Parts: sequence; structure tokens; C-alpha cells
Amino acid sequence: IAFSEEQEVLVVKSWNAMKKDAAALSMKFFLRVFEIAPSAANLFSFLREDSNVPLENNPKLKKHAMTVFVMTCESAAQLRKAGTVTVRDTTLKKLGASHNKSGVVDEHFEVVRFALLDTIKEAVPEMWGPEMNNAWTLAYDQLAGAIKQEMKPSS
Ligand code: HEM
Ligand code: ISQ
Repeated sequence: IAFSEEQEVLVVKSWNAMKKDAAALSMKFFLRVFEIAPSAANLFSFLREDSNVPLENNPKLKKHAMTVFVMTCESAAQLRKAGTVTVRDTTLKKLGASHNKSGVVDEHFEVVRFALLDTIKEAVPEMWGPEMNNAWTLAYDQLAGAIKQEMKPSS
């Protein structure tokens, strides 16, 4: 994995600074996805079911957003130590299967990456810069690539 020690330091440093605000940041992250791609909301069963509740008050969304944000950040922070992509509480195989079933396509991963980078940039503006952007992009792309790999029908 082409993830350098410097990049690991940047990711771990910013994740440590964001951790305490993970709940609020997760919500921002999720809502940002739907700002960029409103139609992506149709992919989520708990949004289809509770479509009359405002997005930001949907309790399932809150819990879900937090899981995804923490999973993505921890996977990034672990990347060098583990030597490969790892996820907490589940497997890449399960993630691949569920995302496939939900109708997620490659373009969605770019929307989520954009929303993630935007959220981090807003959370730690004093740390943000091209190196931080590159480090998070690389870490996210490894995780997204691993999930996409498991989404292929052959795997
Ligand atoms: C479900 C993580 C990318 C849409 C989930 C779950 C997790 C997760 C942990 C819940 C468990 C499961 O259903 O397996 C991630 C991570 C991603 C990623 C770590 C990228 C690195 C995406 C993208 C989309 C997406 C790009 C499309 C916008 C969904 C949907 C569900 C889901 C629709 C099912 C929600 C439901 O109806 O219950 N994701 N996800 N995910 N994700 Fe993602
Ligand atoms: C990916 N999968 C499930 C939920 C998500 C919420 C926000 C951003 C990405 C996500």
C-alpha cells in the first residue's frame, strides 16, 4: 500500500482532533452527501420508510452516519499498521454485498469522498492543506476500492 508514514501521521492527527465531535461531524458528512447528490437518499431504506421526517431528525440516520464516519476514519488511521484495509464490526465482504444490493455505483463513491474531505476540511481548518487532502484521499480510496472489489459479481 502506497500510504507513507507522513500520511499516516496526518490522518491519525486529524482523526484524534475530530473524534470528540464525531456525532456532529457524521451528521454533516451525511447531509453533505445528499446536498451533492439528492437522489442518493433513495438508496437508503430508512430514508424511504421515514420520508416525512426531516432528514436531520431521522434517528436511524444519526446512528448510521456515526458508524460510517467512524469506520471510515478508523480504517484510514489503521491502514499502515494493519498493512491492509480493515473495517470494524463487519467485513469487506458484507459491505460489498450490502452496497451491491442497495444499488450503489462507482459515482456514489466519489460523492461520498467529496463529502468526507469537505467535512474534514471544515472540522480541522488549521491542519488542512494539500498533504492532508492527499492523505485522506488515498486512505478513502483504499477502503472504497476494497468495498468495490467485493461488489463485483465474480467475487
Ligand atoms: C450501508 C459503510 C460507501 C450507501 C452501509 C453500512 C456501512 C456502510 C457500515 C451499514 C452496514 C451494511 O449495510 O453493510 C460504508 C463505507 C463506505 C460506503 C465505509 C465507503 C468507504 C457508500 C456509498 C454509498 C453508500 C458510496 C452510496 C451513496 C449505502 C446504503 C446502505 C449502506 C444505501 C444501506 C442502508 C440501508 O438501507 O440500510 N454503508 N459505505 N455507501 N451504504 Fe455505505
Ligand atoms: C455510506 N454508507 C452508508 C451511509 C453513509 C453516510 C454518509 C456517507 C456515506 C455513507
